[in-house]
Amino acid sequence: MTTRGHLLLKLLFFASLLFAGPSAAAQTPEILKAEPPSWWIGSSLNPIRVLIKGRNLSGARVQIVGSGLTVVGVPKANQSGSYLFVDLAVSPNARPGERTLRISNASGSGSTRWEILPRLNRMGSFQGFSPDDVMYLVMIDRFSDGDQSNNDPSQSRGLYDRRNKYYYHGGDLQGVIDRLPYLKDLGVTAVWLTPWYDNYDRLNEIELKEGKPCTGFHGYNPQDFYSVEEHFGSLSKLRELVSIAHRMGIKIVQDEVVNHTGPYHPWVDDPPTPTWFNGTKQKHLANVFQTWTLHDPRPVALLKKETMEGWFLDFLPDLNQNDPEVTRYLIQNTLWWIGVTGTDGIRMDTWQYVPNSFWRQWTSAIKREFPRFTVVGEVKDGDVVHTSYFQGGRARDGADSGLDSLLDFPLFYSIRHAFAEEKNLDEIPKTLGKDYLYTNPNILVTLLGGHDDGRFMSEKGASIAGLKLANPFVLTARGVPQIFYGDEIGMTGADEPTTRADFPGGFPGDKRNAFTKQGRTREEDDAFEFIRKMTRLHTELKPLQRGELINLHVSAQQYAYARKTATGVVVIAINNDSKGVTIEFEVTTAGLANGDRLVDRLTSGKEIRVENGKVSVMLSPRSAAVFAPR
Ligand SMILES: [Ca+2]
Ligand SMILES: [Ca+2]
Ligand SMILES: [Ca+2]
Repeated sequence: MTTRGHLLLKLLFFASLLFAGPSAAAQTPEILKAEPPSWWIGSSLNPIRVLIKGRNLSGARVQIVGSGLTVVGVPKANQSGSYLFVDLAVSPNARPGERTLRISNASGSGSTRWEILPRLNRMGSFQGFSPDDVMYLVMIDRFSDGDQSNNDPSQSRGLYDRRNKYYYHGGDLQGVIDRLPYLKDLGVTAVWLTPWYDNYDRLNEIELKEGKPCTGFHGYNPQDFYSVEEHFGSLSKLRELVSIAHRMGIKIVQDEVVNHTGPYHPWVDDPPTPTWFNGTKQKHLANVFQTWTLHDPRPVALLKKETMEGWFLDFLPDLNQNDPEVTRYLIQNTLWWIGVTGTDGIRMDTWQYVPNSFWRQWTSAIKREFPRFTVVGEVKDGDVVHTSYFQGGRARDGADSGLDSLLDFPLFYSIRHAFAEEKNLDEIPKTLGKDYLYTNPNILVTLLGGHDDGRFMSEKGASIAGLKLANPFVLTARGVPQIFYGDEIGMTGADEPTTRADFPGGFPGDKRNAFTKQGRTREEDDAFEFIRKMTRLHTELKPLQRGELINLHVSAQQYAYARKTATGVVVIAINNDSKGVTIEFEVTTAGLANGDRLVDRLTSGKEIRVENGKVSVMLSPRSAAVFAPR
């Protein structure tokens, strides 16, 4: 900059002081929000960094009214005085309850409540999911409307319209509570709920769907990371849901996003630090989705930067996890949700677009506070080489992410090809043959459907017969099986908006209720009963959970494998051909001996016997059998 430029800036600066200076400095602090609003005694994280949002916070002092809570160090405000970072230490001997934070400057003070929570009751909470579970993905807005009073809330009027597939449809947390007995009956032991963060209260006029504004009904566009979406319920309703689910033996998995905020988050126009986002609304990179560059040892720097820091779809503000304040905020936010709700796991959105150096700190903080807790990351890719790169257990890009599990999309595509499109079945063992690339393939979350893809039953060539092969496979193979809501009754929907259709019977005025036997069509009930039988087998037969997977027979359209533990074995045989077939294969590697007898627990009830170290299995066209010892 030239000297003249400097002079001009100085003049402008003094002019601004003259106009706004003394009076602005003398204005009383106003407090709008404190994040987090509470913390518990005995946390592994202490002090807590509280981000206060308000006005006139520059140079303000913070005092605590009440005991057991102290301010550590000097609070730090952003330039516009709209945010203040304050470190608060919770005494191990504090009495739980509300305290007052008084924030003052020369002209006066403002205050806000802040709550010290009791030590966490860890019994039955923070359990982590495992291959013992059967997970079920619920899109909150589209599953069940249990409270019609929140369908058109005053905070965000006009976003509810069941005829518009991009608007809110009324599903909520009470609806999930109401359907827990249905899920229990189906054999579900863990429910993954799409994000419950407060999403924007207005129409999204930046992202047009079919040329028209849409809403954040899906939950992935937060405007507030510390509140529950008002269409879904409240924090107390959420805590009620988790506690009822836990009493019924069902875990809850929270869906989180830390890569970006929604387009209308207040930070976009007023960030707490200058580097809060990668770029600004006016000037940022667009995401080019060149994810292969992330593991390329010779990446083109710009491509990699555009992928890691570019704004999703050019409008989702990309959080800068290299800013230590952002890192601190996101870590505390995650711990807070787990601590105050009691959840058991996290499904993390857009995993690959966030640096491993951040993930290492984030996962370590979780495990320090909640050692059994587990996280599954979304890496939407069909390539095992690519996907496995993101699993923790080894350093990648300079840091071990610590990530437990991934959604198994490579296997998802193979499942679709084989069982929906009736292509060769051996694509599945070929995909599983790449398991050596994962640090732990047994904890991957396996699926035949999800909320970002068209449904299984809408694939070209799909049939209930195929669905009745894909489910037994997912529920007997290695990994943590996940069912997408409605797939158990063969719901259809060919693309992202239609895959998120309302569960029939979950909404006022629905003509039938597919949550009940009477409300299902014969075909739906047939699929439901079959899948229920399969989930029950998964829960009953322990080798289907923890057993080693041993391949026994592979041909173009037949696949047989065992799941073997120290104490038991189950043999699974699948025929994907439209013709019946008899296959014979060795079973000694599965620990079976001559004379051992096994019976098909899934369909035929037929018995097979081991002779000469082999079994002979007759399979009807497109059928599966699950053989367990008599
Ligand atoms: Ca509702
Ligand atoms: Ca909202
Ligand atoms: Ca990013």
